[in-house]
Amino acid sequence: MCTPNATNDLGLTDANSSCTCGSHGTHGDTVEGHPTGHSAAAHVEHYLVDGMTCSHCVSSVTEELSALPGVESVKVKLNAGGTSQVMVESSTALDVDAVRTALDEAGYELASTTK
Ligand SMILES: [Cu+2]
Repeated sequence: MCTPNATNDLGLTDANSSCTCGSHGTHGDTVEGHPTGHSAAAHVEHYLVDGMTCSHCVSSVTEELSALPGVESVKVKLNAGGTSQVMVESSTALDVDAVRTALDEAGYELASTTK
């Protein structure tokens, strides 16, 4: 004559296991102290690059140049089939040879630097 409250238990367990938002909450605390990350770039260089023809070229160049040490941002003004302008902001002065090599690896040619 006892009431089966096992059904009640099952219901509670079920509701508990379907709640997955607990794991989502821990996602927020990945705050790493970035040292001087957002400071204004100390150096801005402009380069002229030959051989870029489309936005894919732009992203290749951007990727290669961004990989150089000290580079904070890369902006490309695409001139398809002609000479494109590339602006690089960096925390340290860039070695032109390193830039030339990076562009070469991406498949493009450093036409000249402008200052
Ligand atoms: Cu392209």
